[in-house]
Amino acid sequence: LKLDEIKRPIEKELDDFEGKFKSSMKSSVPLLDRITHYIVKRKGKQIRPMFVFFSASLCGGITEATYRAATFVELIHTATLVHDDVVDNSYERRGFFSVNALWKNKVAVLVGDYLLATGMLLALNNDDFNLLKIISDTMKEMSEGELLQMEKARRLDISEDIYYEVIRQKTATLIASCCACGAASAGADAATVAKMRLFGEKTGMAFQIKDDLFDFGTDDVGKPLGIDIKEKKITLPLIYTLNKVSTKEKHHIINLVKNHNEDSSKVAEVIHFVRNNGGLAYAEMQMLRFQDEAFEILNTFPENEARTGLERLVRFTTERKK
Ligand code: 2DE
Ligand code: MG
Ligand code: MG
Ligand code: MG
Ligand code: MG
Repeated sequence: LKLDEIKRPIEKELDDFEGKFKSSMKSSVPLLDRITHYIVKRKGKQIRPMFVFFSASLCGGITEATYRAATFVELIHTATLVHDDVVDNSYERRGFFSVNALWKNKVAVLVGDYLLATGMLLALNNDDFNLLKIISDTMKEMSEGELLQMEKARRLDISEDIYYEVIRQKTATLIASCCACGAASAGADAATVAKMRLFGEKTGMAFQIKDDLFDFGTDDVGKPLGIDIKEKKITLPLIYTLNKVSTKEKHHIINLVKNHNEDSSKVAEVIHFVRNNGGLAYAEMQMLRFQDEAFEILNTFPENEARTGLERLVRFTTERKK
């Protein structure tokens, strides 16, 4: 399942969107302009704008407001990634140096702030308060999710339920908003917008579980391995494993996570332990459960090109190699 093929029905729209996205970031400050150029050149997969456009298309049709929603969403997504790499001390993004790696944390923080404010103005200048509300709620939840993750991770005994709450807030909410504001931009009624939001949330849960699986080296993803473990970020494969092994083994692994001192062989030992105890298989199973729930919601819509597009996008999310 190739992303280019999935994109085909909305190719023209995505092209127009890209132009709008680029010009939305223009600044007269040379440093800022250099950095936004750097970001655009190493652009991601544009999964979120795709959710916006397909959702609009499914719920009445793409409008001018859909482009605004897609641009706002991508600005916020970019801002959160720039900030996320600061928070996570991560020096790679999409196979290249992260903004904080090249320009330092203080610059990255300010670039993120700039992108965020740019998005808010885009909605405000068009009196699109509905969009502004959807995205503001999301930004608030994402910040809460990140802080919840930090607080819980410190104790290293996080439960599966707390893990789901963290990923719902830090990741699923944004994809949920993409689907909600896509539907809203097409003039959908409140019940349909809510249904699309839930569809996006289920998909987002699957998306983050997949992302967390990458940290255990399931594929070559252009991101360093074991960074979550190094950051003492406990994700589903490890949570499941810690809960099923003996107390002695559990303490040994927790000790490795706590005191690895950047020693790669210790991090590798944790990764192997999780693999050998079915941690990856379990996380994959849960990911597919969320995928099924997403499909179930999608199937309440009549079959058409947009629904197929979303279906394939969900499948891409769980089958992607990076
Ligand atoms: C990705 O998690 C989650 C990103 C959410 C970041 C949210 C922040 C607060 P990962 P990867 C920083 C909100 C910020 C705003 C509103 C500007 O697992 O593996 O760290 O891709 O993602 O680094
Ligand atoms: Mg990160
Ligand atoms: Mg993070
Ligand atoms: Mg990611
Ligand atoms: Mg990750």
